[in-house]
Amino acid sequence: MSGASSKCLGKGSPPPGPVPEGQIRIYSMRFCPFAQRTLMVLKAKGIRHEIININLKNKPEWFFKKNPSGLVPVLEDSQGRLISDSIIICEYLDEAYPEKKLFPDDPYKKACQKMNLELFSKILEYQNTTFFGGDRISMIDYLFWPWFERLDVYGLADCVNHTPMLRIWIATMKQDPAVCALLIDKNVFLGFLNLYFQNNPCAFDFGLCYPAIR
Ligand SMILES: N[C@@H](CCC(=O)N[C@@H](CS)C(=O)NCC(=O)O)C(=O)O
Repeated sequence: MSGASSKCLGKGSPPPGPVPEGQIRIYSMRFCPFAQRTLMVLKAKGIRHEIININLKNKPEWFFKKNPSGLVPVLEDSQGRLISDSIIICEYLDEAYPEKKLFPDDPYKKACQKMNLELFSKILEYQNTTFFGGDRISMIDYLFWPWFERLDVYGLADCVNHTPMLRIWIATMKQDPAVCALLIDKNVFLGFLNLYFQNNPCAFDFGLCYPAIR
């Protein structure tokens, strides 16, 4: 039932049981950039977790109890506590599991990362650093990454041709273990988008090794 490659749950599916003691659960969708943020942060920090994928075109009734807005990602812990919104989840994880901090400890530097996240623009060129937060990978890089990964899928990879620092950042990010672990195959992504825009509820399971749903 759980795992990054688990089939998504839809309307009529039984609600999942409680989260096992000491474990964390993420309600996700395999192609969601917001969910990918939280999964990269979990991976980068080495936090054990399970994943339940949700069919966003045919949501299970019980999912609205996890998040009334019906959006993924949602984090649930073994005490049944729920957190939604990717940035809030990532910040929570960074504070609750401080062993490998991704946000800077300095509150001002942390505020700068959050401001830069708002700007989402030519920061690298301006700063002259490899990563958005400095010379090592940090939270802001993971929070930006899912959209850059999708440029190629949308045929927009050329748009970084004239920003050499951004091209170096993309190449460097592709070597990070947490990013690598969650890279989505371009053809699988295109297959998902094709079904998604046809309103096909099987879209979310595209590319999994399960028999097709009829
Ligand atoms: N601000 C939210 C956005 C999450 C979001 O838009 N998730 C999309 C999937 S990529 C979703 O759940 N869509 C379902 C819907 O719109 O009903 C976050 O950062 O977590």
